[in-house]
Amino acid sequence: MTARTDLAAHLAALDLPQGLTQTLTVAAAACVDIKAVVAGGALVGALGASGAVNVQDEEQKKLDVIANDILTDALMACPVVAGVASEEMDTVHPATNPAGEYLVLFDPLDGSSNIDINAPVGTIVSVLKAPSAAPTEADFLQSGRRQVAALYCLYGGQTMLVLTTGRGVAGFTLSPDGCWLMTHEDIRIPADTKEFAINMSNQRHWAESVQRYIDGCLQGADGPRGKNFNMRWVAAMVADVHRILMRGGVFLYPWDKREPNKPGKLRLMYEGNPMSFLVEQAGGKSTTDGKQAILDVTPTELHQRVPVVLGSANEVDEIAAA
Ligand code: FBP
Repeated sequence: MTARTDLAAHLAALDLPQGLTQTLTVAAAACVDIKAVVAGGALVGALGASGAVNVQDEEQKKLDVIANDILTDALMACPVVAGVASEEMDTVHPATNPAGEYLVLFDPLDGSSNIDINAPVGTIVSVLKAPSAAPTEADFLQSGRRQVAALYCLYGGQTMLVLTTGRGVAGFTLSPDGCWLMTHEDIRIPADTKEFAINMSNQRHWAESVQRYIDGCLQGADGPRGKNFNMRWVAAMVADVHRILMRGGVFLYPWDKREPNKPGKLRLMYEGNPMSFLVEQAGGKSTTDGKQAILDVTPTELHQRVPVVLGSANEVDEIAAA
């Protein structure tokens, strides 16, 4: 069997700044620790509610809190990290590392509603340069284009880490002895697709253009698109985006009429931006509405929400034109 490149060798070959390599190595190791808790489930007391709510008034699961603690502790102890922010923490946490150079934002456990049913969940991480070693919240509010790295970890049938540092997208599978081995060297999203992902139960609340687009897909070969579509919805963005990176498709979590002043459900800084960086680097498009790139959205607050329409480039264009 040919030897596979591991994550350390891949990062070394990219010739990244040493601090960025260190930050990504620490984040990847924290994902291995989170995977152990996910895999232990009820045996390690990881299922169920924590009894608390987060800053967005969502019920926190025990695993949300455990995963958040694992990532926070690991990154804050990393000398080149200047601060962290997370879906599960009200405000940013500046580190007291005099050599801090990077800011790390994360959704420690994406797809919380899947935890207790043993369905896929993930971790999403975004890395920015820190303007100073003593960052304020304003320092974290950089547009997605300024990310220097993004990754997600999918805790599924296999545990996979998918990474970009702005030079394509590579995927690594966790080996039984705990090494990240490259299994997907240059991930590309096909431009065309016959698969969409959306929470159909919200259909009546969508904007007219989204209704039109999905209606066209549902009419299949008999409708305006002239081809049959398939639908998938894992209810964990990491798993839905991973499928798109593996075989194409589109994912929509659009604005809807229920709370017209709320831009969407997903969060810009630690969901929309890192996933958009990965999708664009794999040749796909990631937008708020089929047109406006998420990476160009100017952030105004840490837990800002954003509508998301991403995936196969030609299909995202179809959504824009609907
Ligand atoms: P959490 O980060 O709270 O888990 O929420 C995000 C998310 O789970 C996405 O991963 C997923 O795409 C979406 O919510 C599922 O939403 P819905 O409950 O409407 O299916």
